[in-house]
Amino acid sequence: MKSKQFLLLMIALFGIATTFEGCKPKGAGSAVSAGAAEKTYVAPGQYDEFYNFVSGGFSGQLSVYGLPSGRLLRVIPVFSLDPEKGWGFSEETKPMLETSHGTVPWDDLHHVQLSKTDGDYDGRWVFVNGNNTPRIARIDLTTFRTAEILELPNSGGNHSSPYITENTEYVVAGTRFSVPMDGDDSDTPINTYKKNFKGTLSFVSVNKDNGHMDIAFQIETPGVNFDLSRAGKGVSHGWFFFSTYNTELASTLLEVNASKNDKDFVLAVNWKKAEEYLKAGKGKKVSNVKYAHNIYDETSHTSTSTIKNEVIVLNSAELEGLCYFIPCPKSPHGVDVDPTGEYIVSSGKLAALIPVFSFSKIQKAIESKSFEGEFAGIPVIKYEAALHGEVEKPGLGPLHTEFDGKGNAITSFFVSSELVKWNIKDLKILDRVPTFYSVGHLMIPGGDTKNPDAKYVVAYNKITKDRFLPTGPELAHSAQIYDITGDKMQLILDFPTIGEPHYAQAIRAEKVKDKSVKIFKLEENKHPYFTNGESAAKVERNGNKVHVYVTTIRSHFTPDNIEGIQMGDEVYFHVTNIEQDWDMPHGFAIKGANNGELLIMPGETQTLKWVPDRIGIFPMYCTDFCSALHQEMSGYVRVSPK
Ligand code: CUK
Ligand code: CUA
Repeated sequence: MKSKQFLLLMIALFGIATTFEGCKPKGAGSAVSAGAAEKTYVAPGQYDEFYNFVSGGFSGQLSVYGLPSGRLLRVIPVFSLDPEKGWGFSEETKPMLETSHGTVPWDDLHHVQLSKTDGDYDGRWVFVNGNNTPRIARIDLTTFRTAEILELPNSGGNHSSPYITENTEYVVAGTRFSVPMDGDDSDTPINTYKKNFKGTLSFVSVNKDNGHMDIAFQIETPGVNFDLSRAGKGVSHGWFFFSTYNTELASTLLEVNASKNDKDFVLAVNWKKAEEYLKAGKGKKVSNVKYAHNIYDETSHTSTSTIKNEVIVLNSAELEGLCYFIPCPKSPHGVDVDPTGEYIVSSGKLAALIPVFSFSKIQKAIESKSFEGEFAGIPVIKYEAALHGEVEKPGLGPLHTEFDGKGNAITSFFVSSELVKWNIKDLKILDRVPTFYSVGHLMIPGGDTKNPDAKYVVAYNKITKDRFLPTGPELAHSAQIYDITGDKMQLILDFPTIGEPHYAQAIRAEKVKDKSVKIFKLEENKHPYFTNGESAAKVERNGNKVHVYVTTIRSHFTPDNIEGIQMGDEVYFHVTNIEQDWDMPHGFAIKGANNGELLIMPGETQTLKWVPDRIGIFPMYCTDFCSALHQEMSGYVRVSPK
């Protein structure tokens, strides 16, 4: 006990020491390889090799970078308001930010998953999690826009999410914080945690044609905290693995309570078995839940938010063969599955080793019932029976692992600030490089697929210190690209990121770029307030609601002088951009209005709602510099007394 606390203390101290050292890095410059410029230079007019989708943490956004240049290509608002794109300001996008308890225009976006077919990225969608509220979102890679957001019931935070199976059968989410199940309005005391607080694992099905998500089932578990997860693949397809902490089932996560146990667990879930149980009617229909399901439709250019009330729950303790715990050293964070699906790598943040489990040994252990007992009704497999081996003394604070497809793994170490490459079979360490500083997630393009594209590894660091020009008390988080084509990892570029990046993924540009929508065709526009050409523009009154049908084209609005609006009116400007030319959006804003702005893509209709609060003349104008006559693209709205 004493020695464990000593270890914790050492790790804490070491962590601080690293941070201090961050102020004057030794060898930071010399860590850069000689040919770095050549390897990352993408000449003007040339394209990057990869799209890199990087989570934006508490900014609620997803950013898209080109690799290897590190050029920022786009920021995609997901769980956020974004004036740049009118996201959350237009009437069409407002429903996307709805939840079962009102608008939540914010979230904490940690993980990114590209959709997969046969275990490889197919370039159709990106799924991301909202850690806070809890939600899962789907982004359409033909438009680079958020297409769907699904809230999760029975969940106290959605961290181990949105990991997906090898054919995108399911997007899976585990609860970060255990809580009483929804609909329990019994005013539960916190000190009844052990009895009343539960975790859930949500298996969300994905429609193969349109990507639409639906909660297929949830598995109720004991009140451990799920941290991260990965689907099995290849030999382990049909299984899902979750790292857990707080197996002490403590309601306060102080070290003495929640980091007391020498080992926490990895939970192995047989989801094919879950499907059988579901078919056999073993699920319990729960109808006292409430969750929002929001879908954006790119033909009507509108979104809808629907509240749902039902979910089917399977019980992990009652259904045999569904779940197994595997002991795992101290507070495991990541749990990653190698390209063959045979090896499952976890990592205790507070352990100085990396355990590697073997899927075939886990199966044998289950067959021969090599259990050391059970935990809350779930069998616990003997550690040694599931273990392939341990990587010894790899570094301090192991977090996440990605794979190069050549039999090697690279693991990030937060405390000792480094990436460590090791061989999966013999568990020998092959190479280590420093990161500047305190790396969180790391990413190899395709690093979680069956066929990694191991040219680069990117480190997403938590602390930046001296890497960039000072910008006040806070610096952009730093990402660092390393060339991993040789035996030694070589640092070739630093680039700043948006918000706090956690996980990221990268896909070959060819798999995405040619599918990109360049314009929305006017003849396909199904928006209820679509204006088909300037001659159809008009002002229509319906009680105190005024609908203004506006068109935009370089470089004017029709109509551009709008009268007849009175105090007390609710005005809807339905702006159709009748351009049919790529990269020709127009903006729309009204002087001094508190309703944000629109950005309307070619062929699209978007609506700005305005309730005037005073009489007078209000200039309106285009906010996006669209032509030599952009400054002239303006007009007036007159608001008269009632
Ligand atoms: S977590 Cu951030 S460094 Cu939320 Cu995936 Cu590990
Ligand atoms: Cu349209 Cu500026």
